[in-house]
Amino acid sequence: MGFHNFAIIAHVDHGKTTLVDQLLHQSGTFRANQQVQERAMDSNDIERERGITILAKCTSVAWKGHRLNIVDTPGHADFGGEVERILSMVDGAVVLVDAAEGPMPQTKFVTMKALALGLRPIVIINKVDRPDARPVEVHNMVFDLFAAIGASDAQLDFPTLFASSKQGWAATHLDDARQDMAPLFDLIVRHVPPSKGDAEAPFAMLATTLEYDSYVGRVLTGRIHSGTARLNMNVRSMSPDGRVIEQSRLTKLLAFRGLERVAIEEAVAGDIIAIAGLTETTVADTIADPAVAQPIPTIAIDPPTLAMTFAINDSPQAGKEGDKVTSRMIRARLFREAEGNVAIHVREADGKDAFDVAGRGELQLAVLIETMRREGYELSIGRPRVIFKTDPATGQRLEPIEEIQVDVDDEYTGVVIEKIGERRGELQDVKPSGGGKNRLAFRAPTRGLIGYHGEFLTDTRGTGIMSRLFHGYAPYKGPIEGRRNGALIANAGGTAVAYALWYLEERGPLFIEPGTQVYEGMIIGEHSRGNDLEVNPLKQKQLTNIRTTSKDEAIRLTPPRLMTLERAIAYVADDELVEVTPKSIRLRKKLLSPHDRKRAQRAAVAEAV
Ligand SMILES: Nc1nc2c(ncn2[C@@H]2O[C@H](COP(=O)(O)OP(=O)(O)OP(=O)(O)O)[C@@H](O)[C@H]2O)c(=O)[nH]1
Ligand SMILES: [Mg+2]
Repeated sequence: MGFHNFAIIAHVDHGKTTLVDQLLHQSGTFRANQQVQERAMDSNDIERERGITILAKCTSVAWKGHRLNIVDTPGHADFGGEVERILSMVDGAVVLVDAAEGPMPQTKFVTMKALALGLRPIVIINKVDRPDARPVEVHNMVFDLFAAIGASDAQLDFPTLFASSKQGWAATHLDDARQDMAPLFDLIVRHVPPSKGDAEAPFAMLATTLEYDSYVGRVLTGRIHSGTARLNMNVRSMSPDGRVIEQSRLTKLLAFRGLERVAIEEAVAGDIIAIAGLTETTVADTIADPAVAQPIPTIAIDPPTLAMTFAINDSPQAGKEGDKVTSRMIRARLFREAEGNVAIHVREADGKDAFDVAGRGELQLAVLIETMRREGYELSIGRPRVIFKTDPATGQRLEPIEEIQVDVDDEYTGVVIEKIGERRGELQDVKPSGGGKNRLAFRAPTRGLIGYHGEFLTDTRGTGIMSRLFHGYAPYKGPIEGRRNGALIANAGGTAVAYALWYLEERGPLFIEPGTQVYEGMIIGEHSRGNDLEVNPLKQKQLTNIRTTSKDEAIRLTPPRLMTLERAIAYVADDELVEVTPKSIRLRKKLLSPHDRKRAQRAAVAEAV
């Protein structure tokens, strides 16, 4: 029996995980009465809450005597580091494109990666059921995209299906009967070449993903490159440069079967399996029979472009809500993350008890922070900053540039062009995209876009869609003016009261509610002017009679602008921090005492002179 290994790739939300649901159901993988959640492959909590795939995952189904190994990949650009690596373990790719949205920046990115690896993708025009679907037009756009990014003749001759992964059908022609996924299953078997691998050669496999399992420890997933993996066999692992990492035994072999993993005794070249038994080996390492001397080549991953400093929480409220607070614990957790997640880099920062964590974008780093706070960590996080480089030839300073695509109603087009322009973005193209909308294309420095998304949503009344994609490094575009107002800073610690907040409301929008524990130096709101202002959120009404508290409660406050993690990260200035605990997100000044802040300011002014 052959293995047909393929990955499903697309822009975010185009329906990959929903398609996998259908492939699982329609291949008879589930028992008749089995309860299965929607988007079953999005199994971790944050994936389910956000409705996006964060980690690539494998599954496997049988179809007419063939085994199809399927890899569901994340579509969000921040998690693109996964996709490049995943594609090296498959022989086919299904490129999904939303029949209304058409090809989007991440469609282009993942398709380029697939084409570069020599894969011949299958194209699915998905969501044909959408009332605004324009499948024929989108099909032509996909063809143009393939041509524009240098597809070979064979790749350009891609087979296409029209589908609705939600309704559970795929069809060769738009007027074919819309029955089931059989046309897709059959096409995969015909079009995705069976995974080859020299069955006679000694066992070798490239580790492609890493997870930790509480029972078996490290679990490494990859495709068997050659030979046969047998339970309890001796193996040796090598890093990509050929250095031997460890000698060990395969204590567990796991095959993917639907949503489960089943223990197996052996697996042959071409199959995708998970193994346990190694303690040091990680992603991109080769695991092989000790007779194998050369590691399997692996692909280089694009470097991170954005970094944040993760430090211990040293606020007056530190250690009250989390149980993992020491720099030793934070250090161990971050280095463990970087090991399995190749798109994340970690190094000790200059300051004490702090680490620079670099990744692909704000969302990727926010997800890491969110995961850590759920595990009980407390952290303080600095403002995100881009990673600059120096041009080796000219000595010029380079910064990351992104391609931005915006779909927006006509009436908001002006404000978007203006705002991105202020951030030194250059408009490349404006096209009407139907229904009174325009599609705008920009190139803009990542630096200017940090924190812009919230403003974009406000400016477009929540109707705009923006997607961003790393384009490359280019010469520094010059200063971009920060345009945030000053902060309202608590001048003492204690419990905030409604009476005081009511007075502060006229200074600007508040971030806290009455009853919030505050400390000196904590940011409790935004000043309506440019400068920071120290305020007292604790001040009680003068007690002239006994029943003042009930009056106090009767004060009607404007609902505060409570900070989510992502909002907070996008909001903080260079001299501020986000305090993260399992229960709270607080904003604070780095220097809590007004005295220290004044001194730092004076020093900065002196230095500038
Ligand atoms: N109308 C319609 N909606 C669909 C279809 N397929 C998926 N959706 C919806 O589109 C949304 C995103 O679906 P997912 O399957 O999570 O998309 P994805 O490509 O896996 O998203 P990421 O993994 O985050 O990149 C969900 O709300 C789905 O219900 C379809 O064929 N038609
Ligand atoms: Mg998904």
